[in-house]
Formats: sequence, structure tokens, C-alpha cells
Amino acid sequence: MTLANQIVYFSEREQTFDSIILYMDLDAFFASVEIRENPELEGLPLVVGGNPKTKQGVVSTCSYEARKFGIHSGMPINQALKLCPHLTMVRGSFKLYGEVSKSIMKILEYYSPTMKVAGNDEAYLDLTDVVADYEEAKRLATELKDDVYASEEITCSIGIAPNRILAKIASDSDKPDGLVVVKPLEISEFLAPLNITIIPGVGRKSFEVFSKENVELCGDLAKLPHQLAYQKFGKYGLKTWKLVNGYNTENTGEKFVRHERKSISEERTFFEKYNSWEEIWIRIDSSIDAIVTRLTVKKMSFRTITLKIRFKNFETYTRAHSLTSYNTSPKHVRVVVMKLLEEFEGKKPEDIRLIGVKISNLMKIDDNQKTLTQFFNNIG
Ligand code: DCP
Ligand code: MG
Repeated sequence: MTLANQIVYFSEREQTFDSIILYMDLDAFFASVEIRENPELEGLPLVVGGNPKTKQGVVSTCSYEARKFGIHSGMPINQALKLCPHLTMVRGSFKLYGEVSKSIMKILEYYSPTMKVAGNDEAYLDLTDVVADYEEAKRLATELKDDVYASEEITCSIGIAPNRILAKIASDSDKPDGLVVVKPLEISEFLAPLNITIIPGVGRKSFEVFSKENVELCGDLAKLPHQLAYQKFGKYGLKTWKLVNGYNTENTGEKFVRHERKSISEERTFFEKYNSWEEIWIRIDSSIDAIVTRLTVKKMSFRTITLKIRFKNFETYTRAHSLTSYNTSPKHVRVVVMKLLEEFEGKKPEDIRLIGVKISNLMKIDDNQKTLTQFFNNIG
């Protein structure tokens, strides 16, 4: 391989990964909602879609039990019934799916200010500025899964990876109720045993082209010299080759939407010593006023209050408390901050170097979120 070839085939950007992306997709979405509404359907091969009386129409989605018979989305109902004559059919309550979807997307918004809703049951969150590393991203994902289940009683699968395409593949690789993390150096090893059709865009036709050249698994493609991948499968083949070899084939972040901020905070570093808690409290009070003013301007309410306190030896503590309902009053922030401060009563006020107050878990009072409204207009 000559240097000239390298310049043709690779760009510098493709060598680096600096994002952490989470992708979430609900499991058997419409079917899961139907089962939640009618638990007797649990465990049955179930399809949503079509007309149960005339047995016409197509499958919108089906339970994992129905998938064992080879049934899938988009299949004509009569074909599905041939594969599984005792199939249970429900017509579908699309308004309800829209509501469930809306409520889940709201939950997701709390986990990152940068989010892209990709469909009625799927979304990407950019966690790059939210977490320190993949371990923290995994903890956040576990929390998110619990939150989704606690609020809507349906499970989801999550993939975490350095870009969107890999996060989606990771999520698809372990359904239902999966959580798969793929770090930059693990990409090629993770993909190698997977069928090449796991890659979005590689459908039945592309698979035929690949398999004629003995490429069925991602690892089969990865092993080819890149020039050969280009020769045999063209530009798209080379891009896929890069993906399976752990190169970064996409410019992450470009299509993400930044939505409303997730917290408002103020920190005060003390450059002089304050000898009494009263003096400290005056500073805290001014922070609270500043925060609540910004909250009012943004027409938002809050649920969580966090206190951060740093002492002269740089020992730093953060303590948070969540109210049972959304609130807009500075009085509540004061009461909670005072309560959180009690833990530090034994310390000397003159040793305090910084005090921070943050309110989070924010919600718009008028609750009109443009991106979601647009999104729901597209749901039947
Ligand atoms: N859907 C549809 N018609 C299709 C594909 C999907 O009506 N051809 C609807 C029904 C699905 C929802 O969109 O429940 C989400 O699509 P997914 O592809 O994510 O499928 P599921 O969530 O049903 O299953 P999975 O567990 O594979 O994500
Ligand atoms: Mg889904």
C-alpha cells in the first residue's frame, strides 16, 4: 500500500473518536403497549396491525414470540397467519402509542441536552459532554432503562458507542431489554462475529452481493484489503469496510438538536473569608435569586435542587434533593438548601471556598416543545 493510496482511501478525521452516543429503541413498541394494556396477551404470538375480522392488512409490529415464527413488520397478515395459525391479532391504538412515545421522549430529554428523535420509538442522545467515560455512560443508561420502565412499563434496548451508526448496531445486537457498550478500541472485535446485515443499509440485495464474495459476517469484510473492498463493492463497500475495521465513518453531532437547558446554576468562589454562616448565607441567597430570575424568564419549573460546597483543602461535596412535584418558588430552593447545609454545620464557615446552587429536572410551564410537536404530527 503506497502513501498515495492511503491519501485516496482515508481522511485524518476517520482515525479519531471523540463522542459518546447513546441510542435507545423500544422493544416491540406497539405490541409492548398492547400487552401492558391487556396483560393476558403476555407470552402470546401477537401482531399489531391489519383487520382482525377480515384478516387483511399488514403487520405493524409483532411480539418476540411471533417473531419466532418468522413474522415481521410489513408482512401481509394472511402470510403471518400461514406461519402461525393461532396468532393473536390486535388492531392497534395509535393515539395511545403517540402518548407513550411522547412521555418516553420527555424522559430521555433529561439525560442529555443534545438529542435526536429518530422515530416514534427511537432516539439518539449525545452524552459526550454529559459523562466522563463509558462506565458512567453505562450507569446513566441503566438509570434511563429503569426510568422508562417505571414510567411506561415497557422495556427498551440501548447501545452506547462512539458514533450513531455503531450505537444503533450495538442496540440492535441485543434485543429485547439489552444494554451494549462498544468502546472505540472494541469496535472491530464487537462487529466481527455479527452478520453483515446488522449494518443499517445492508439489506437482502447487498447481502447477496457480499455473500458471492464469501462475505457474510462483518469480520469477513474486515479481513479483506481495503483496495479489494473498494474494487468489489465500490464506495459504499469501502465505507462499510472502514466501519467494520473500527474507523469513524461519520461526523457525529451534526444532526443533533440542542433542546432546552437541563439545569440552571450559580457558583460563588469566596476570595475572602467569611466568619459566620450568616455571611455565607447572604451569598447563597443572592445565588438563589439569580437562579430563580433565570428560571422565571425561561418560564420553567424545577424539581431537583443541588448544593455544592468546597472547603479550603479542596474537599468538595455535592448534595441533592428532589421535590415530589415541580415548583417555581425561591422559598422552596432556600428551604432545601438550608436543609442540605445542615450536614456541614460542624465545619468552620471561614474554611469554605465555594458554594454552588443548581436547580435541575426542569420543565417548561407551557410545555410546548417544538421538536416533539413536529415529531408527533408525523405519527398516525
Ligand atoms: N412500525 C410499523 N411498520 C413497520 C415498522 C415499524 O408500523 N414496517 C411501527 C411499529 C413498531 C414501531 O414502529 O412497534 C417501532 O419500530 P421498530 O422497527 O423499532 O420495531 P419494534 O419496536 O416493534 O421492534 P424492535 O423490538 O425490533 O425494536
Ligand atoms: Mg423498536
